[in-house]
Amino acid sequence: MRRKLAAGNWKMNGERSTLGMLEALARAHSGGAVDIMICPPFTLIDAAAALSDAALITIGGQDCHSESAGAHTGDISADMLRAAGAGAVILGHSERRADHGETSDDVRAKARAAHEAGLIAIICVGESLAEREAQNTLDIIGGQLSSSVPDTATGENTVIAYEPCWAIGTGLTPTTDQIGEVHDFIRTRIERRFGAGVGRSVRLLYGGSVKGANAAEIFAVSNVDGALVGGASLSVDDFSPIISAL
Ligand code: G2H
Repeated sequence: MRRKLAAGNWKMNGERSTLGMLEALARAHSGGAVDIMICPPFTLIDAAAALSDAALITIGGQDCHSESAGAHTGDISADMLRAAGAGAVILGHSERRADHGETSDDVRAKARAAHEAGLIAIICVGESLAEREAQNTLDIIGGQLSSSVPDTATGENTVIAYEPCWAIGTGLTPTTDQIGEVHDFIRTRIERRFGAGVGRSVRLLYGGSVKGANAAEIFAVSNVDGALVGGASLSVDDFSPIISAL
């Protein structure tokens, strides 16, 4: 049985005062019925980890380097994230792929490093609007999955997030049929590559303009095990209803 997961991706937002919401979230969802994760900017990770009860809220990074140390100005290693108190890291988000030219090979190397450091890798895949309109969605997702997910993946250390690029921060969301088609496809691909045990235990998140108003219908789709939430994860008022919808 896969545990539901609500993961907040703060992107380049949030300050120390925003961390106050961790305690409020923990109070509101203290039953531990679902897993909650918050991925703040690097500068807030140690403070977030100190504030949050790790059993209730996992703290994650938004990227890491594929090597554990060295001459890589501006980068952070998976080991450093772990040492700062993180338990997870988002990898291959489309904003990193677009803004920093990250390839699926880069993402696979980073995910392997995350696994070696003991972090959960949340590996993002998704098609552009042009790719969807050309009816290439499943080819694109299949290619990203084979190249971005390392052989070290297990149900415990890997989460796949499907985020159609055209739905990110735009207010647009795919239909539930479109989400279901891609999530079923991802599940089949992962089962075929890793076997039924791992394939059935890897959690699949949907991401892209998830909010309280659309969460329940998205979570009712087959093979949707939760959400990767951007803008709506920055306040308790917006994030809590999404968690409650799981
Ligand atoms: C997609 C998502 C979080 P938002 O990037 O990863 O952001 O919910 O703001 O569309």
